[in-house]
Amino acid sequence: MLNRLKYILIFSGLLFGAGEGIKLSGQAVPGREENIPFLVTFGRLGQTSWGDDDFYQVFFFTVPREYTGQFFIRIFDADVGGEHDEIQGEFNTRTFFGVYGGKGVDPDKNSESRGLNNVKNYKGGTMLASRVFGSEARYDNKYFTFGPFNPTAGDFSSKWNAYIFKVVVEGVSGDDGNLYRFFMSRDPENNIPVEGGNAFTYEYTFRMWNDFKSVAHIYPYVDTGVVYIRQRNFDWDRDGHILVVSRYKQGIGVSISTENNWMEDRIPIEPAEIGSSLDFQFHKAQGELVKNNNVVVTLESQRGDALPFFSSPIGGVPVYNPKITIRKATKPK
Ligand SMILES: [Ca+2]
Ligand SMILES: [Ca+2]
Ligand SMILES: [Ca+2]
Repeated sequence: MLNRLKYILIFSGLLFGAGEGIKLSGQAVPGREENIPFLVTFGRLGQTSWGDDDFYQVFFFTVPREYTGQFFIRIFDADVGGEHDEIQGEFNTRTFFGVYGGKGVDPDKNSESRGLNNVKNYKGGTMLASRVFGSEARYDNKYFTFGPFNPTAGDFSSKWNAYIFKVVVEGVSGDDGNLYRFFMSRDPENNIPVEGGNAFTYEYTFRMWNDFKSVAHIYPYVDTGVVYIRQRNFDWDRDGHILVVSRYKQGIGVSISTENNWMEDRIPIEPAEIGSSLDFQFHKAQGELVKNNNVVVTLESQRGDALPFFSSPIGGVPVYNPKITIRKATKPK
């Protein structure tokens, strides 16, 4: 028995230590390393000053080609009411969740699929499943499960050697904030990751923990040809500071938004940062707690191409290497 336990521990250690090859945590959204409690989407009559600029969210899930089983997309707390959600007056918000596959989903081939800049054609692809949730006790503080889906129903990407699926969330009515999470699972009742799967988005709307000590992270992937990136953040409510860390950046402070506005900077990218992830760190203000802070972040390259944020950072969490000096972010001209 003891030997068997030891074997299991060693085997788990191998799996979790395997680095880039195996990402067992990649399908929890927000991801394990991100330290973000919830995604947020408000009803379309919401006030943007509550922290959602456009009342929709688009997330992509990748299923590696090698995985041939079925899978499910689970939504935690899909309803708007009861626990977790952000009430405005009374709960009267309805939220659409839709899962898409097939041609038109891959955001490299169909840029409108990214859901940026309030372009409304982000539903490209074939809708495989959908449901609208109101205030429903049976989905409050619980999972709702879409699926099963076959991986080949996704849009195949040779770049990632994976099938891509998309989840669209829209606040179709009301003014309250829907807080929720996703999990891509092999099982309809439990969260069992698809090995090698991941998830990403181009515009991340999320909730910070109500905790001074908590630091949230998001991990954009820097692709070939990026010289600088333009970061934009919305409705940060003067909640502390936002730093960019990488193997080559100890911590560049970026301009932070206050209430119901966007702020932006240019952040230079070193050639050696190409093909790796950056670590955007969201540090809360000390002193008076900024409560229930929802924030939006987007990034694009100097060419105007959007940079994806992966739930499980590609290449792992970047660790600063002190041999490289710091540069300050500069304002766009
Ligand atoms: Ca909810
Ligand atoms: Ca309401
Ligand atoms: Ca906010």
